[in-house]
Parts: sequence; structure tokens; C-alpha cells
Amino acid sequence: MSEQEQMRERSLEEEFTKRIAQDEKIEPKDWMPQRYRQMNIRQISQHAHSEIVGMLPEGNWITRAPSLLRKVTLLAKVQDEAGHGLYLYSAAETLGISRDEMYEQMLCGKAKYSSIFNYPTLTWADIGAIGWLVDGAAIVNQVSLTHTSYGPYARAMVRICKEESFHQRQGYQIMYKMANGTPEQKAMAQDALNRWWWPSLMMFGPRDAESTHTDQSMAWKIKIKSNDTLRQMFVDQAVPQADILGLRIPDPHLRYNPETAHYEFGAIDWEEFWQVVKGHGICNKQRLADKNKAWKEGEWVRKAAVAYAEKQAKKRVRKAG
Ligand code: FAQ
Repeated sequence: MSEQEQMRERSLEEEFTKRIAQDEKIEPKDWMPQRYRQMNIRQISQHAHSEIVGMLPEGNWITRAPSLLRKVTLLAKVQDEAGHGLYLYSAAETLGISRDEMYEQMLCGKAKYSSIFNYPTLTWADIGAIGWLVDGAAIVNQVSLTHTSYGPYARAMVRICKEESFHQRQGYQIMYKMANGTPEQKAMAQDALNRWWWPSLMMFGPRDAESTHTDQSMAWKIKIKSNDTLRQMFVDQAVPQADILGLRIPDPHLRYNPETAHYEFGAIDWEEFWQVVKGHGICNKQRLADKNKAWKEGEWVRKAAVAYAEKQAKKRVRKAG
């Protein structure tokens, strides 16, 4: 790079830093540091993959939902997650990566998606626990991301959060019904809470002290709040909700600290977290196998969509001529 180019780069970077400090949104055609672009691609594509792989644990229960109403509601929720994935892939595409490339990274296991979706859904109560806890945790994170500095991501978050709120309510309502049902149903709800509680806390990522990206992400306002701050907000919100359900959070160290006005909680099993992130969770292999199978079986749909689009384009040309 010539000296003149270096000076120009520095002044662009200064202008960028000023815009971030003033809470201006960065838009696709604006100048941005290469690393800012890459960090957004990484986070947004991982988020998109999470929505797409996240359809599988609940999709598992669509055929076994206990009533027509529950089936319709669950079907709509799972379809919403697909929509979230698509908005997010589109937001990432504005940064110069194609959806095919991102999808390929997910299918071959190179890209990450949220650890939580590598746990199995064993009973109907798990569907309640996912809505309540997993969507609940996702909302806490995503509400803060509505203020993220990259415009297309921030706008996608606003819409996604509205739908996630409905998801959280439907999950909590399933838990409420079961927790107030027969002793067997209440036991199922407690068992689901026991299995989903700790993985939900892990969704927020490693402790701040061990997080690779938080410092730079927060400096660029890609992330607005740190992993530990968001995790604490989630715990403070979920504990009173468990009390209303009459269920017990599976943590003997959980206690309210009136001085800090926060719930203190026990140690998270970080060994388990990293094992799951590295591909050794209960369902990692099955999730990727299912996504690859769906991709292969959907080939004729993609071909048909392209053929249809080409036919329509030819029709338009004929009409215009
Ligand atoms: N799982 O330096 P940090 C949903 C990785 S959406 C797997 O702290 P960062 C909706 C991280 O990627 C749920 N990997 O990373 C729904 C990094 O690896 P890398 C998804 C994780 O990015 C509900 C490394 O560890 N939400 O649930 C996890 O600053 C129900 C170091 O970590 C989002 O994606 C994890 N839990 O903070 C759908 C929100 N945590 O890339 C269906 C947007 C960390 O260097 C049903 N994302 N890692 O190889 C974020 O806010 C952030 O990316 C964090 C992680 C907070 C997830």
C-alpha cells in the first residue's frame, strides 16, 4: 500500500470510529474495516445457522403434538425459525458472502451454530422448556442486538424479537399447563427444566474472561452487552417465572442477593459446553446428518424453482418485445 493509500485508509477508519461512537448505523455500501465485515459475517451466519438447525429439535414433535391446536402452533413456530434464518442469511449476504457459501460451511460442519440445539427433545414438556428457556434466552440476547451497529442485522433483530416473544409465551404456557396438571405432567415439566436449564445458560457463550470476540465486538457495537451480563439478565428473569410455575431450578447454589438485587448461581460446566461446541454433544452428528439429508432431498425443489424463474423471465422478455 502506498503512503497516500495508507493515509486514506487511516482517515476512513477514523471516520468509521466516529460514526460508531455516535451510534450511527453502518450500511452495506458504507466503508468498513475488513475485520468489522468479517466479524459480522461470522456472528450473523452463526446466528442464521442456529435458527435453521434450531428447527430440528422442535420439528421432532410436530407429528406428536398432543392436540390439533398445539400442532398448528408448533408448526407456525418452527416455520418462523426458518424465516429468521432467511432474514439473517440475507443480512449476511449484504456483507459480500453468498448464502450458498454460508450454507455449505454449515453442512460440512465447519461453521458453528448454537450449542443448545445439540440436546435431544425427549418429551412434550421439552417443547415447553425450549419456548420458555431457549427462546427466552434468545430474546434477552436479541433485544440488545436490535441496537447493533450493522443496519441490516439491527433491523432483522427487531422483527425477529417480535416473533420470539410469541414463541416464549407459547412455551411458558405449555409449562404452566403441565406444571398445574397431573403429578405425572408436573414431573415431566420438572424433568424438562432440569435438562434444559444449564444448556440455556451456556447459550450466552463462555465467561467474559474467556470470550475471544467480546472486547472487539463491543468496541464496534456489534455486541451491545457481554456474555456474562446477558446471562445474569436471563437468570434474573427466569427464576421468578419458575416460582410461578411451582418448579425448582436445578441449582443448589441459587440464591437472591438483596444487596446486588441479582440471583447468584452455581458453576456452569464449561467442559460440557466446549465438548458440545466441538461436535461431541448428544445430537451433533444427527443434526448435521439431518440437514445434509434435507439439502440432498430438496435438490429437485431448487431445480424446479430455478426453472420456473427462467420460464417467467422468458415470458417477460417475450411480452416486452
Ligand atoms: N454455541 O468470543 P465468544 C435461537 C463460540 S438463536 C456454539 O464469546 P461471540 C432462536 C463463538 O462462536 C440462538 N458456539 O463469541 C431459536 C466463538 O467461536 P468462533 C443463537 C458458541 O460471538 C430458539 C467462541 O465460542 N443466537 O436460539 C456459543 O462474541 C428456539 C468464543 O465465544 C445468536 O447467535 C454457543 N452457545 O459471542 C431457534 C445470537 N457461544 O466463532 C429455534 C447472536 C460462543 O471464534 C428454537 N450471537 N460460541 O469459532 C451472539 O450474540 C454471539 O455470537 C454469542 C457468542 C453470544 C452467541
